[in-house]
Amino acid sequence: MTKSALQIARAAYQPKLPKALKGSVKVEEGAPTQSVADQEAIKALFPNTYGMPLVKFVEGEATEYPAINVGVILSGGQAPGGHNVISGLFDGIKTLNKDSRLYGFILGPGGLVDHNYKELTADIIDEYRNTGGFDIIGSGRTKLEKEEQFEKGLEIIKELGINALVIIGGDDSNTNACVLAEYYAAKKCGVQVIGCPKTIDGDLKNEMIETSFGFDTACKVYSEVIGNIQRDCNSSRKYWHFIKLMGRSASHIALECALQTQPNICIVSEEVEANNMSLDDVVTYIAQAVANRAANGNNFGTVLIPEGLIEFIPAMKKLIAELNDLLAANNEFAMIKKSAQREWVISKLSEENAAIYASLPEGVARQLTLDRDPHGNVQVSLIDTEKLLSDMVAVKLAQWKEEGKFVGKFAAQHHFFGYEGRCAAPSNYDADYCYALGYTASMLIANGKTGYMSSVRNTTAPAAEWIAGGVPITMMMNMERRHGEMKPVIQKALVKLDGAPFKAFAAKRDEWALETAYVYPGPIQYFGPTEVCDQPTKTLTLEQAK
Ligand code: FBP
Repeated sequence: MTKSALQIARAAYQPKLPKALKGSVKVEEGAPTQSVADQEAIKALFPNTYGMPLVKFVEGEATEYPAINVGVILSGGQAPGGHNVISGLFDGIKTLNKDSRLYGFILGPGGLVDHNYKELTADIIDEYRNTGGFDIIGSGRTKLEKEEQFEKGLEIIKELGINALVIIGGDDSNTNACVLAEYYAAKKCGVQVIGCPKTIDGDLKNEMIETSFGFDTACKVYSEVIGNIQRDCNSSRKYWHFIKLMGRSASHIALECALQTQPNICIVSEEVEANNMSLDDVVTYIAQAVANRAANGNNFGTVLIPEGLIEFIPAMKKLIAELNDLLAANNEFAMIKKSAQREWVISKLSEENAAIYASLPEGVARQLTLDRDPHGNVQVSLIDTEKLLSDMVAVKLAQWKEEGKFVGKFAAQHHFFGYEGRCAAPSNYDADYCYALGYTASMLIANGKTGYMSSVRNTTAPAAEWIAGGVPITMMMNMERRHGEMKPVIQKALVKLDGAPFKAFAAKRDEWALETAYVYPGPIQYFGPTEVCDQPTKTLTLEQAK
């Protein structure tokens, strides 16, 4: 396989570890924990894995550990650094005992159920250290939730003598990891399950999980390209660029990119919801900024749009919730002729939602009824919000032109950044963070833990000072409606409007809207001065600032 010069040089990078993990470790246990909400319901569903203490690793005496066999699964969307979680896990279990073995299940949780696996040996691991992607074993979105799946998994687990599974995934996959941990604990199968916080979306975070891995690298890649677009539009001065950014429901990616690049406009879905804004309000807000810049002779600009925006416009949210229940209860929807689907939906919806649905452009209406992902989420990445908004802004500006309220020109370009950043070579931050998460997972296994998520904190400090440990997954759970039923799930972390990152943005956005205050971050640097190579995200820096 031909490798790029960067790949060859980067293979030699040795990720940093917290000081406590560098030698022998011992566990320090904290007080029992509680779920973030719905304590009684969660406790009843997880009698064996509820209430466990927080765990922290500190330097300890040399201990002998038996060899262990571990299975690893990559679940859901790709995120930079996944290979380093696996290499950290591999190095961890080999340090514990050189005869330990690691098995990778192929193409996500489905690999466990279908008994599709490969042993990950040192030569394979070495090929993937510090690289982006999940291609070492592939990823998938199969939802592990049924008893038959757990039992099928158990067959291969027993056959391979696996003591523990590590599931690297987002909030939904870690919820399933916890359900699996509970099932195996209840059955006393002797199989531990550990989760690792992955997702570029940045929405799997809380007091104990500072950030999900991949967010850092993905945001840096998008910010590089946004910066390039801003330089382009400041050079030709003739386009407004509507840039949609991945991130599912939460606007963390859009907000972080705004902090890095200082665009003219960044919409934050959580604010749209809090202010009960309608689609027309959002369009008017953008159109006004366009008109204001035009009045100064600036017929160009950038607008960042989080991909989940549509779901946060309160009226649209109600519509989507009713659509979710409607589609979940009517499997025959897929059989209806495409040309008749819109009318069918309108006939089944409540009057209020039917009116909104009927007012949407054909394409967007259809996108809202496309298949949900296996976790019941609308696939927001398939909705062309950037086009919807720019079309509506154009209509409004044309109207304002007639009324003499708009004096400029408006031409739009559209972009959607998501897949471009998910498999980038991990930044130093993600390379180190992921390696530490994987290594920590091995220590949780060695110490008999199950139903825990690997946690590495204090990551804005130098890596030696990072704090490694584990958080009971039940601690992060609450009950939410999914597929028309109440289910235990890890609470999604949305952008907090009283949080430091949003406040920093809100303090500057009016200035950025009118002036051309663009910042051009440039590409991620892997070699060079620390202030260029090792900066964490602005979000994390602001959140952790004491
Ligand atoms: P995860 O939550 O699984 O990490 O997915 C992240 C993500 O990139 C979202 O931002 C995006 O909406 C979705 O995956 C796209 O999914 P797919 O890869 O299936 O197209």
